[in-house]
Amino acid sequence: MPWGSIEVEAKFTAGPDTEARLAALGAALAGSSSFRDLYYDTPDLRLTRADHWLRLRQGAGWELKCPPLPPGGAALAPQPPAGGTGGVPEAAAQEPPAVATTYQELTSPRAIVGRLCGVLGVAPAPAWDQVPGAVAGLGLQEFASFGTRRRSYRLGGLRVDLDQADFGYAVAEVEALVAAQEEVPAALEEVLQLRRALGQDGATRVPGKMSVYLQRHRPRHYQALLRAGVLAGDPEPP
Ligand code: V4E
Repeated sequence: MPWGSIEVEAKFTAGPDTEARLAALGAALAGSSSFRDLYYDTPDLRLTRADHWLRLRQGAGWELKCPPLPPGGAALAPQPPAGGTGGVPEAAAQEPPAVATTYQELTSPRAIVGRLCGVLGVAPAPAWDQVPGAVAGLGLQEFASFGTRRRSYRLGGLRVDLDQADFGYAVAEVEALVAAQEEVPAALEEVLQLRRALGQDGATRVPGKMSVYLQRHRPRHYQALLRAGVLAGDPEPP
């Protein structure tokens, strides 16, 4: 998969019985980890307003989460907002935001820099063969930094992450990784089925760490993403 895998994921709120439910369903603890994420954008927020999330995950490296390209894949021009659904802009205009998201996760420096340049409408420079060079050349600045403690479970092809962020927010997610857009609908069904089995009702959207971080620590950035239709403005779960 030269352009990275597609992640289909749905957040939920874990309760005191979530790990027991996972065990009862046959899930296996895959591991625990701690990491820090540093997120980057232009000073005028052109990446995140286009639903592109560039981060340095310490210990893992550079990653870009962005809406999957349509089949054919060459459209790297600036994109309309994704309505918080990870690349389903036309649906977002009429329907409530979905509880699940679909993003491509790019990890190869070439793919990351190519996509960043496409969104920002600039030609890549030769010195940008590694992400830090492009970050400097494009004038990207850190806008968020937080740590996460994570416990991960595996159940069949699904993964469940139970996250505790260091700014005092806990959130969980069910995730499937697929290789192609055609595999997304079936993965989505599996993800939502497990989310229900873990006790989360089908309609409740649960905000991710970034949404809550921005709301608390970067309110102007948060408001800009609400206006752009990239974040949905969900209240934090009780
Ligand atoms: C905010 C955001 C993105 C960056 C953070 O991605 P997220 O999956 O929330 O973080 P994390 O640490 O769980 O990443 P993982 O380890 O699973 O790769 S990517 C997309 N968004 C926007 C977004 C949205 N609009 N709605 C929801 C529910 N989540 C994220």
